[in-house]
Amino acid sequence: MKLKTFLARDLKDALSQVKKELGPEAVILSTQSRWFKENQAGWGRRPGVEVTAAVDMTAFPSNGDGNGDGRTEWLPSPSTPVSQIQEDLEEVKDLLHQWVRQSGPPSWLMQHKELTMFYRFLTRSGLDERFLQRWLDNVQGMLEQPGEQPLTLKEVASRYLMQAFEVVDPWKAKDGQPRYWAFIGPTGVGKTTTIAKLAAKFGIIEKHKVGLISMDNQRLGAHNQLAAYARLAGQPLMVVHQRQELLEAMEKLADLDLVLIDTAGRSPYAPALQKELQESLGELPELENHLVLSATTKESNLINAIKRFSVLPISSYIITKLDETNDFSAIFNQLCRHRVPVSYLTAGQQVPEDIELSSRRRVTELLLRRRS
Ligand SMILES: Nc1nc2c(ncn2[C@@H]2O[C@H](COP(=O)(O)OP(=O)(O)OP(=O)(O)O)[C@@H](O)[C@H]2O)c(=O)[nH]1
Ligand SMILES: [Mg+2]
Repeated sequence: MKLKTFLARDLKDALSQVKKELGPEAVILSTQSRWFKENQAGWGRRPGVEVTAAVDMTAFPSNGDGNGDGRTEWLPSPSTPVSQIQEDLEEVKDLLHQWVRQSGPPSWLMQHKELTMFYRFLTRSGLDERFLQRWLDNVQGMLEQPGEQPLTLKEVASRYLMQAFEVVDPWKAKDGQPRYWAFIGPTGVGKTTTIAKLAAKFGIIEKHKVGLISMDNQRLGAHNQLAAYARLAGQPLMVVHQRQELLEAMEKLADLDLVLIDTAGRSPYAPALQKELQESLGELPELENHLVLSATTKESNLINAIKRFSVLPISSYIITKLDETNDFSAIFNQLCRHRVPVSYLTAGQQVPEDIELSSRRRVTELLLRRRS
């Protein structure tokens, strides 16, 4: 048997090297993602792949001319036990899956069955490739240099996940001062409903002084939705149309503990969005902008929404509609990429029940819930 390891920029490149050097009968034994130095000075790293392949010269009996071209004549020897053939087939199937996914678990990980299964789940769940590589590096580091307290495999697997994003309690983040929270985001993501939930939580349940401002001039009757909640809760509501009126309303409500500001939902693709956001809410340091995002949004739209709305400084992300999907990977990727903390999570239409403060444990659970 001839065995060789190939390093290449991507799998396609590696496979063509394998074919060229070992021929079409070569079998891929393992594929692993690798990081290579970009240049000789060692600056920068780029992703690549390491492929180990083998070719068994004896599997193809010679046709007598010494070139061994009897490719169609291979059969397991009659003495090979069926269980061995099944085992071999399972191995080939596993290798094929790895090949299709382009990067299988590295060999050091495969020594830990539970971690390998966890890695396989992560690779299937739509997480960013670079994140997966960092997870691998982190797990390898923990296994090679265990701390003073031995960790369980579950802790090793989830520790990096739990540290990869930020969470915040915006109430505590600004203790003792009036809080002005503006809720911005695409249309229909649940901004007004989230405000109603928070107004009930802080005003009715926790007995803080809460006021509401509606800046939603986009939809006909948009104020009525908030006015109905304000009436029920006995909280003041001010309707404003432009920036100057907003400043005056904020001034009038300055003795309250919390002022919740509802804004019009806008398409992240609207050309004038960023200019409008700047003109209405820009340069107001006392304002905390909370970007409301629905967990049901496709990742490419999520990326664009975050990019466009982030023309304003964003204090936190609020993730809604968690009850409408079990795929949290798109949101998780963005939380890790931007490191903007997540504050509240909502999972239903009930006011005020269906809202909770985020925590590292809860966000990680949301990512892993498809596993069970
Ligand atoms: N399933 C589910 N529905 C929700 C959740 N949050 C809000 N909704 C529903 O989503 C719909 C839109 O909610 P709104 O609060 O009006 O959304 P909005 O962002 O204010 O919408 P615009 O002001 O039009 O941009 C309503 O039917 C809400 O009941 C949630 O967490 N889960
Ligand atoms: Mg609304």
